[in-house]
Amino acid sequence: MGKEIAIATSNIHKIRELEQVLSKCSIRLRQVDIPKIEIQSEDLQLVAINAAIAVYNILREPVIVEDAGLFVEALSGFPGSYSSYVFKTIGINGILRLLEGVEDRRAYFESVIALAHNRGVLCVRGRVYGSIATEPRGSGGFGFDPIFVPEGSTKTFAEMSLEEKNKYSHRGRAARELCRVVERVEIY
Ligand code: ITT
Repeated sequence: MGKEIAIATSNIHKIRELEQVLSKCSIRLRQVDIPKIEIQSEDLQLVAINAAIAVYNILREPVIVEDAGLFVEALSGFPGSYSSYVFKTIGINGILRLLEGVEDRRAYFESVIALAHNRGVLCVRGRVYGSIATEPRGSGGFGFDPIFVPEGSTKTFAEMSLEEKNKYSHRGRAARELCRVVERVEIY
């Protein structure tokens, strides 16, 4: 049986990564093509919850929105909730240039999954600490994966398989938490 939940995203990589974890707790995802309304906020949770409610109000069935970002310590958390825009504009090389000669390479990724459902909204998050490599490595994944090395590994996310990335990643962690929560909550 299991549960089918809609997901509003334009990012197919996110769906694949989430599916690998969520299939283990019998959640199937169905991509819906509804443009997300993204409010401007530094808080990923606010962005995700607002977007999930807006999509739910159109769809009227349980729907997931995931919002993620890369937070670089030496840049006071930039690009954070603006990661999507920064990736499209200055990109990986822009981040590397900003960190040229900077010794403190610490950074973390955060993922917030908001599930708007028939009885309310629930929200889970996952975080992974790591560091920014000095040059891009690997061809897997998406976004800033070629320059992020999670704690406990020497590989960048882009050098890992999807399964390996999920073991470490913000999204994998948030998805595992979602599995735990959804088992206890009635969403229809
Ligand atoms: P949707 O909003 O349509 O879901 P998006 O790709 O724009 O897709 P976000 O708004 O969550 O998603 O943007 C987050 C950006 O942060 C994304 O474009 C990537 O550049 C980066 N990012 C998020 N998660 C990442 C990951 O696991 N690996 C690498 N980069 C990631």
